[in-house]
Amino acid sequence: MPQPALNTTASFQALHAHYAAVKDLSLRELFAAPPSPPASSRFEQFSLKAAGLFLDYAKNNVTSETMAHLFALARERKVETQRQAMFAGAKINTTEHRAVLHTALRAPRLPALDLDGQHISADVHAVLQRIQTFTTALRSGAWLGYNGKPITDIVNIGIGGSDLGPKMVCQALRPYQRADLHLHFVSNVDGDDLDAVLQQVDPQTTLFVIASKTFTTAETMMNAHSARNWFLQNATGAQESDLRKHFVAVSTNVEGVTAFGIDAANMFPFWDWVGGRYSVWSSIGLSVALAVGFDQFSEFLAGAHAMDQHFQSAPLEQNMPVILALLGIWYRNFFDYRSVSIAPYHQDLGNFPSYLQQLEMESNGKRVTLDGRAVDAATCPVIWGNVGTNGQHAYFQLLHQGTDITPVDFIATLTASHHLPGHQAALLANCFAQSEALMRGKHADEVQAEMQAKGMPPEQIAALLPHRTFPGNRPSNTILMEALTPANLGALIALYEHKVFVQGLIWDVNSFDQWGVELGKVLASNILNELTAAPVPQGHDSSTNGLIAMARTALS
Ligand code: G6Q
Repeated sequence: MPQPALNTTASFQALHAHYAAVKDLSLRELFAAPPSPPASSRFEQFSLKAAGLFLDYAKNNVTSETMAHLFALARERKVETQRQAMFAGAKINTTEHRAVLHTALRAPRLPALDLDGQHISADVHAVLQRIQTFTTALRSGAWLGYNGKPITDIVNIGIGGSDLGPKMVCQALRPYQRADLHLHFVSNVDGDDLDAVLQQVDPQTTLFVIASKTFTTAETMMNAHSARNWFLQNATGAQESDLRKHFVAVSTNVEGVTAFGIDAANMFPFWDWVGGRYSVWSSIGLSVALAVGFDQFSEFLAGAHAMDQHFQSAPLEQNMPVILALLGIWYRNFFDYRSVSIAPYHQDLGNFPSYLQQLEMESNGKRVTLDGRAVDAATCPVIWGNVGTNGQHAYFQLLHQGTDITPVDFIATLTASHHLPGHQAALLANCFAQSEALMRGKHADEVQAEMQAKGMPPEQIAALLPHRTFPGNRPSNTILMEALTPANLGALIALYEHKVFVQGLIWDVNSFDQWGVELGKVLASNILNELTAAPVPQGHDSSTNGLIAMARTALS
């Protein structure tokens, strides 16, 4: 059943009317207003816990009425039934006619989850068993390189969803890694990426994990072939048959893997119902399991599963992913805020903003509805960010005083994994101070009083006042967890996955295809031929023809 156009729905129209009534209420005013009983504060009213995470959403431009309207919108867009449909394996990725079952990858053995006659859960757990056997063998030193040495370096070659997830998770779980097993990630077709890694590793003690769902992605294939050639040229005395000790594959394409020369026994499969950006829970997570061990990988899956259970069963009003999604809808579709900044106050979450960039923008960067009509409202905002406190010394200027308002998600852990005294308190102080400053701002009368107290002359005060005034009223969420454990990290990622899903339902887009990314995969191959083949191509516009001509000269 196609959804009606978003703008025509009763709840969206009610939200428009409500927006007109509340848009000028500032966050300061909202904090000054009495909370709705039984809550004793705005903080208590607009915060909740789930799966090891705590979300404070009090610093948002919402009243309880706003939230009620947003929950009505979610109900009108059938979030509850669609949520069940996803978990049950309905083919909700309609343009590719596929189920969306990344949740099954992190679920315990389910008695019956069949898809086209396949027992999904049994398949998932059989592959997990193989991952466990392999990671245990490698980490214990039972799996040896071709000349009997244990593996010291693992190079994950993949791109997009076959890179961003494992890379982000390995970095986030850095304290769980062993000092004698080094992880490297190569994604870019730019040879500098692979070259930099090959210069650091020894072919006798290196394992390459070729991670590609399709096993046809040009960048990954080129890097994989170059790594293979490098191994055969540099591993003293190694034969082709020794490749099996140093190359394993993660893929859905057994023919492609074997054609490359990797033994099917060294291939860890997954399935077409796992989208690339949702695949870190599948055997694409092999590098994670190798880095932190299978037990911690299982904890990571369990944390995500705990968030799945919360998402699946909590009423919308107490549902963390739903709340996060609806706040995003409120800002994108009513306030017209066009980007969201992600600010993890944790150095090991340094890759989390770029991970979310793919998750959100590849999923919901869409302009047509499921049945092919133009979406009648704005969809995914731009997602960007970096770790705090570094961002504070750079682009936070724009967050505080720029002309655009950018909602921020602050993410922090209460405790640290290091033992350096003072650092964690300083980090958290910065995090909380930033969200407070964005919310409160510093108004002209406050700035003036401050400068007067310092004895500044009136003309200097007048000149500086507009520059030193902060409008405030800039919203943020704060997500806290006790520590960056594998389970909490799993829950955090699943939180955002479900947020993206709910927003996709509201906008009525397919969050699980990526035709724009597919386009990129074919475009370059045409020009690649033209860069080397005679005669000089003339079929493009003059700009593209000119650039190709310059490159042909340089490459010849
Ligand atoms: C993810 C995308 C994309 C994909 C890469 C790699 O959702 O589809 O980022 O993961 O293009 O694809 P392969 O894993 O097939 O190499």
